[in-house]
Amino acid sequence: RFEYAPAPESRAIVDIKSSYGLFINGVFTEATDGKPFKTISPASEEVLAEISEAGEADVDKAVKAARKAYDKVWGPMPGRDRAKYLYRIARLIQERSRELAVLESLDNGKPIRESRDVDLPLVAAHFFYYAGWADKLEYAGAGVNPQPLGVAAQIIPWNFPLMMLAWKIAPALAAGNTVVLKPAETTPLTALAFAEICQQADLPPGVVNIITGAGRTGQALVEHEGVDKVAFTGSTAVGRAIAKSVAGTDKKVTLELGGKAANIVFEDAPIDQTIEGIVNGIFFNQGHVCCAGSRLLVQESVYDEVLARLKRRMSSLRIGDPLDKNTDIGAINSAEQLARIRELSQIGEDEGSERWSPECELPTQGFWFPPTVFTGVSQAHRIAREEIFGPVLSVLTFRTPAEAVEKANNTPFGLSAGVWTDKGSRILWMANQLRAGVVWANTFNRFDPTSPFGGYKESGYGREGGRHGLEAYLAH
Ligand code: TXE
Repeated sequence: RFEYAPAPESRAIVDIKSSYGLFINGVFTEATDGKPFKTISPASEEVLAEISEAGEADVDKAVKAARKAYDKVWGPMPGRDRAKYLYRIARLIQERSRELAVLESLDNGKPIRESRDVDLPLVAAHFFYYAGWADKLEYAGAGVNPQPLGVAAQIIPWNFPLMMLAWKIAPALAAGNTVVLKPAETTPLTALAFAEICQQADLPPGVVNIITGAGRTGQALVEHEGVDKVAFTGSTAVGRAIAKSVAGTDKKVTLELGGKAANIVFEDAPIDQTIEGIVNGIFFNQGHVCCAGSRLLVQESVYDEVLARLKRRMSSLRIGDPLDKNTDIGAINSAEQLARIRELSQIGEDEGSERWSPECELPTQGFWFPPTVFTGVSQAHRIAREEIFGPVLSVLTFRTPAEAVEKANNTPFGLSAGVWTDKGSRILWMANQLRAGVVWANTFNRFDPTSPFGGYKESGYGREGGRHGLEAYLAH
């Protein structure tokens, strides 16, 4: 039986202040016109800290600080010197990674095993990778150097708070831009810890500004006329609103929005590896993953075997305390997200699909949802079309590779896809047919700072990661 008891030795290594100001021009300052709000642990509903809300005047202050730092310090600085700061930040992240992992799991609800072994190493790797680019964008004495864009407004979601921050800040700084970043309202703590790291690294004031708040703050930031570039990761609805609000201005935009990825299993797939891949594809990070393999397409001939083994594996997943290193599935990030998952799951049942979850007793405190699989799903069903963003898998079947491609591409999104097969030629053929920014073969949810990530269709535009990720912050 589950009882919420955070492992004391883990909790003890983080020092959470009772309240936080905004990080503007290198210092924490009080908000001038916003109303403070609370950030809670979604596993226990315990209040972790009081967070400042940045109003329009604060947004203005942050953008002006970023502009000044860009004009006077960061823009003119040689790339090799910018690189030194980025390497320093990367090393500080590594040094503080245990503490940052605990903070992330507390504020977000994700299992410590994931924040410790996946999020934090990737965050540091991202800064190391882009530090390496900073001095390689200039050609001494020859040709025209690519120029930074200026001040970047960056808005990130709550599913990978520190990783999304790294994806946004590292390439922007390497390319010579300065930034104002707004973390999501439910997960501000690691971004604020990152602000302390900027201080520790002696980063010049104003190069990174972190302002907290919800949609209103984000909107004021996007609309500020001192902003040259907007980078957003979040819902398709807000992404559309941002694209509209910057239309007709000179602001550059990149959007990374939702997904409904097909994870496609052929009859010749290596079965053990495939089951692990399906589980990782949809239950990693409670399914709060834009590229989650939320539509499982199984070849009819192996459907019964795959389903039976998948259910057996799901029965052994441990759901509970995010700070327990044996936990596989943590808490749902917020009451709102839990309501969304519940609503779409109910719609799945009402549409006639069969719902299954292993027997598990969920805690009464906090926000929880069991690992769930829907079978008998048709392509027209809402659970096959809409992003649920939770631990909920919809299963469909196919007979031929062509049918698999047709079903996989039958979605308004186009972020990622997975293919499981023993045939190399089929992988290459499928990768060319699938309208998805990332196609994984015999693996899923694998990330690397050197690889570009981004979508087609309603999943947005622009790429993050790799050389492509730098392009999004350069003018030519
Ligand atoms: O997203 P929002 P929410 C999807 C997922 C989820 C749904 C809703 O399906 O269930 O979106 O999540 C800021 N101008 N994804 O409501 O609102 C907000 O403060 C500027 C997929 O949390 O888009 C936060 O910092 N900014 C996704 C960020 O936008 C605004 C990850 C994202 O929040 C704003 C998250 C506005 N008008 C959700 N309104 C992915 N692609 O990974 C809000 N924000």
